[in-house]
Amino acid sequence: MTTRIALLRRGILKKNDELAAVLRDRYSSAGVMVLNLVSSPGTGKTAFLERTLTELKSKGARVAALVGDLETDNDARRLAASGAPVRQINTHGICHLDAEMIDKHLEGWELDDLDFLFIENVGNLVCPSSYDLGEKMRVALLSVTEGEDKPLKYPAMFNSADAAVITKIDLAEPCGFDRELALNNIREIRPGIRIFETSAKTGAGMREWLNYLVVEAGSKWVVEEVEAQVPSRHKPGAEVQGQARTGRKFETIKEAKEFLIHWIDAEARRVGSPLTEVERQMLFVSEKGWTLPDMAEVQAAFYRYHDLVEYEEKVGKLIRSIQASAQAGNKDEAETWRQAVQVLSREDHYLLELMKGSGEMVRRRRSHMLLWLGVVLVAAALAALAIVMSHYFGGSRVYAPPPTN
Ligand SMILES: Nc1nc2c(ncn2[C@@H]2O[C@H](COP(=O)(O)OP(=O)(O)O)[C@@H](O)[C@H]2O)c(=O)[nH]1
Ligand SMILES: [Mg+2]
Repeated sequence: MTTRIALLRRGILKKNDELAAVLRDRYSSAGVMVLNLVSSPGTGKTAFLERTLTELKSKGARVAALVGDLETDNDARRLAASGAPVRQINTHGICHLDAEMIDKHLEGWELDDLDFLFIENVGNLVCPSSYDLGEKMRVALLSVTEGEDKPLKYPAMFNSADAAVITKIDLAEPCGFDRELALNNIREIRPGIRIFETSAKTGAGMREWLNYLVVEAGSKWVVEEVEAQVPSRHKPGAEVQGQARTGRKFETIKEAKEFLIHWIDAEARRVGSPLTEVERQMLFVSEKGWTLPDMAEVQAAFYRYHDLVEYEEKVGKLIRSIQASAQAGNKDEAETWRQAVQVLSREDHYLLELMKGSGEMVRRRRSHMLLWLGVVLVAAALAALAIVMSHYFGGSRVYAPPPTN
């Protein structure tokens, strides 16, 4: 690339980023979750979206889609069958969508009236990765028919994604798809990324994907929907994601830990501040005890995007809230919680630290910080005093030349 072309390209990208930032603000103030789907042609973006739009719509979500294509409007017609508003963007030879195209095609749409806006990008594994569309989430798709090495060959596409979807898993066996290799390759490029394995044909993996969207969106509609699926704590025989909260016996530490985390996760949704997937997985941290297999990746992803103090405060608050209402309400629930904690206490777990006085740790860390701040201030004051004293009382030290005869 000549210098001139490189400069022109940088200018175009800068202009795009500025408009994308404006769009991001618009999406955020309208409360619409925007997703940008990227992949090579034929991966199954349209098929995956058709199913996503239809299922979200059937739950009452307000969804819409913009779909990019070089020339045809075939995809828009397919997506419109879901009943959602859809607009086609023809790029006429350009290999990606950009923020200006999105801005132009949003004209006349009330973003306030939407919960989700999906953007199907032009099928290409290179160009779309450089163009921010102001989306909240970029989703990179890879089909089992494309070869497991694609993430390694097109790292920018997977590295810039927030989630990855493996499509057409109904074809995995006949294609000799090496699942472990594909997962490892994706994670090598983007450690800690959430990966979904789906089939638009059979519907496999779609529930997990939709639940993830629901939690990530965190909109009012979403919270109500999730709450409807999670029965109230005080109903007799209440369950959290299939786990009864009373009369449980915990045979293993894993069982107790999963139970407690399910409860905290459900409480987060109940109070309208759902945990992201990485926040939920962080609750599994343990140095020596039972934990998730890819904990190192989870922690790396967590530290990239989260603030530990804020996270511990959030979880501490949830634990306090659970303990307070279990104490005040159903005694059997309080007892089940206590037993799970007791079983977990056989090993060292981060979750136990979070529970110790729930929030005490955060306060302790704060007071350590204040102590250090105090030490630094006192040291600085003493240093300043020493300089002043030496200036007024010490005089300047003169290194006289050795006497000469
Ligand atoms: N067997 C199978 N075929 C699929 C699946 N998803 C998409 N396809 C097929 O793959 C081809 C490309 O799909 P399409 O959605 O147009 O891909 P796009 O170019 O990424 O939008 C079409 O023939 C689809 O019917 C799937 O989950 N299973
Ligand atoms: Mg398509």
